[in-house]
Amino acid sequence: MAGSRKSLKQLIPPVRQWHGPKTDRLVRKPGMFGLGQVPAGVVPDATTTMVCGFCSTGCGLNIHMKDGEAVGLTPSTEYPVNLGMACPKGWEALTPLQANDRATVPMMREKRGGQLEEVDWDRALVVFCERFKEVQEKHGSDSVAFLSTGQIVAEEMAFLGALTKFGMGIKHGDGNTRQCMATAVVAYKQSFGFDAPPYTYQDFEESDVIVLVGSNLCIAHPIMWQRVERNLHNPEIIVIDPRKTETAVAATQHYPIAPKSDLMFFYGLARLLLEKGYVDEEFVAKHCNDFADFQQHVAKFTAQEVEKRSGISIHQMEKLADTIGQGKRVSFWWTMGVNQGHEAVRTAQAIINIALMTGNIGRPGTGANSITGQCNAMGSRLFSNTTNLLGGHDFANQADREKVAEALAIDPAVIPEETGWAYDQIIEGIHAGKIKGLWVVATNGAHSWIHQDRYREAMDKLEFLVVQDMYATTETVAQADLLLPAACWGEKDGVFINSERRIGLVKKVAKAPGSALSDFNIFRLIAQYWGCGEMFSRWSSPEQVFRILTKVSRGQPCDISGIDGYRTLDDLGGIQWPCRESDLDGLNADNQRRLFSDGRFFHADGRAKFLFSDPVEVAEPTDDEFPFILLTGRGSSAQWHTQTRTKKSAVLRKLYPQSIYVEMHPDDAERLGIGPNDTITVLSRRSEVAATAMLTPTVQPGQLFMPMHYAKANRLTMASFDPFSRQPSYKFCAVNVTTSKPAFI
Ligand SMILES: Nc1nc2c(c(=O)[nH]1)N[C@H]1C(S)=C(S)[C@@H](COP(=O)(O)OP(=O)(O)OC[C@H]3O[C@@H](n4cnc5c(=O)[nH]c(N)nc54)[C@H](O)[C@@H]3O)O[C@H]1N2
Ligand SMILES: Nc1nc2c(c(=O)[nH]1)N[C@H]1C(S)=C(S)[C@@H](COP(=O)(O)OP(=O)(O)OC[C@H]3O[C@@H](n4cnc5c(=O)[nH]c(N)nc54)[C@H](O)[C@@H]3O)O[C@H]1N2
Ligand code: SF4
Ligand SMILES: [Mo]
Repeated sequence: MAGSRKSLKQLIPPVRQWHGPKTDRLVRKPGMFGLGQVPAGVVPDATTTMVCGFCSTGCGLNIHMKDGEAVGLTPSTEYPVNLGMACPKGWEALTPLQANDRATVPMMREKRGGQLEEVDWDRALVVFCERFKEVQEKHGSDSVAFLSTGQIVAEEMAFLGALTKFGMGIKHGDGNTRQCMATAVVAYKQSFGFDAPPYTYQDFEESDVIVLVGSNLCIAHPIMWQRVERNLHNPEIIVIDPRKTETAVAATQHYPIAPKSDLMFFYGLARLLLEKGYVDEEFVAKHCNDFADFQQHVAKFTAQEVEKRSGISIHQMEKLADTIGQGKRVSFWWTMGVNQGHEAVRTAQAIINIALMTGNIGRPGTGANSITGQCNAMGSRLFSNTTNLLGGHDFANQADREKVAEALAIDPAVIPEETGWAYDQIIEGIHAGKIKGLWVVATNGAHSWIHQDRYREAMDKLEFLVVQDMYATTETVAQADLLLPAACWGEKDGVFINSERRIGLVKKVAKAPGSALSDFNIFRLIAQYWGCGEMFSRWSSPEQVFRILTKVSRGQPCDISGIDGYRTLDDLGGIQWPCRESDLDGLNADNQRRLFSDGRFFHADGRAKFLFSDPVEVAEPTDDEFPFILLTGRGSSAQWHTQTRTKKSAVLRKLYPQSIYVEMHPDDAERLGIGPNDTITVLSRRSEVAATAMLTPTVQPGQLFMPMHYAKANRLTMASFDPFSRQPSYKFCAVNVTTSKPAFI
């Protein structure tokens, strides 16, 4: 009988994603066990939805509540991003909130090297204002700067950017997005006329060829990888990465390119595509500029020369050109293997150029697609008021300043007429004695910034360093004069914008510990104490600010003026920008949209630009003294950046090595007499670091890989930058290894 037969769905065992510990054995002790699943004996009385606070994938999570507090979570099956899936970090997202090193009260240090001591909020805020004003009076208003983040909600980013730049007279402020996305921002702006990643995640499922450049999706964006796995078109999956990463292993073609040879490689590839007649002449003629010059430029990159530089044979390059040229829907994706390089912007544009010349843009399954990193990297690009004026506007443009001033009901004269310094300029500004006060919000530069010793020396030179963090124990807090304790993801409301431009909602589902306050409320209080509270009288709640931001965005490519509030975002499962009122009605059933389907780009003439330059040498090539190339990046899907959060979960800690290690090819190890798990010393011109040798053929001979999650990795890295984006080149410096102990620790 039909009624008694099990449906097909019931017969097939569900695809099991990573699971936390078994529910029935879970005894909940704060900070001890995963909270992914609701603990035994606890019956939730409500469920709400919100997006994850780690990576830019922006998965939807169901948060199960009891008496108004989160008691567990499960990935949301309805959210268009993750369709019921989550990675280990997502499952464990609630655990770091309960760590016992949370910053619970403001703390101050009387003098450098002294202990941090508790103070009340009133004292902390008075000191904050007095000390920064003192610095500004003594050294000029530009002598105070801030460094912020891609990991707080957009409303808070906007508040920090507006408070500092419009209220406190601070000109220089940047964020950790510089470490991460600056290259993609500049590349898109120059090529398309606006910082606009064009894709929707559905494109992972629609492509017949997927090209991943310097992107380890399986580790860094596991749920995007799940979307690739759902692709029913039997796609060619191409990975271009010096290492045979987890993603390369799962791919159908891997090109183990020599580090930082990508620019030359893509020019060579473009030349081959031209030669083989794979150009979409009509698309190029209708929608692009400067193609003839580009053609001329790439003609000089002969296959022989490219083979010599990149290590990829002519035969392999031909195969790649044919796969791309014959593909119907080819998508190109890149991440930090491209963005963090000495000629990163031109490399990103070399990828964009190939998408343009083959007409792979604006259609399902195509695109020149930069994948973002942090949960709100896209929010910081548009709304942090650092590299551009709120809403993707231009500080230098008077009409833009007036427009933003009107939306904010402030005097246009308070808006600076130029963009402030980039991250590296702020650090060097401290060394040069120009910056004397620094406010660091939700970033841990003393671990994550390139050439770490120089960063830490800079912090020591400051007259006043304020760090605003959820933990009291970070490397950056260790040098702070004042620590402001912040509530974190799950303890406050706001929005994140994910990689595919989807604005997703974050909600307060837990109480912040002690007297920690949301970054939003800290900014409100500072505005009051500083004396510019009036300017922000309308910035009364995150949702109010969200509405202001939608107004600011009107008329921009990132126009979200059609979104009337949080409720709409929640009801629709997030909304991708742009979203004018007219777009809302047209939202298709699966809520997926991509840009450029009409072939119109954001330059005044509606055309995209081919941009290119000659490749240049890296800042620190290898030599006899330092013969190895050091690559750095993500080590496992259970580790997040500087580990302030992920090391607080016992479940996650089981999934990665606890101490610093370096991956090395077994041939190199044999030559140097290094055995598996030996402690070796990695030396660069900057420092020496002891690490466990992990012998694996996934790295090429002559190359080493060290995950960024261990604080010492950046003692080795060399401070060099892309000239256009000023993004650090974290993925190349010259090092050596020895079996003796480090000379200094
Ligand atoms: N688990 C986890 N996930 C994360 C993060 C995390 O910390 N942990 N961080 C998030 C953030 S903020 C970011 S930005 C993303 C980063 O995501 P990814 O960029 O995917 O991660 P990385 O490991 O930094 O770098 C990717 C790859 O670039 C390769 N690479 C190095 N040099 C070159 C080169 O010259 N050419 C090419 N083609 N490839 C090269 C490396 O071998 C590496 O495999 O991940 C996000 N997701
Ligand atoms: N060698 C090397 N270095 C790298 C990279 C690499 O590939 N190689 N990658 C770079 C990249 S792409 C990135 S994005 C950076 C990341 O570098 P960071 O931004 O320094 O890393 P996180 O550990 O994410 O730091 C976030 C900080 O904010 C705190 N925090 C979290 N939530 C909140 C909140 O809501 N409010 C407040 N006030 N604080 C909060 C955390 O405790 C933590 O101290 O690292 C870069 N560094
Ligand atoms: S893939 Fe990213 S957004 Fe999704 S659960 Fe994992 S960390 Fe969170
Ligand atoms: Mo990043």
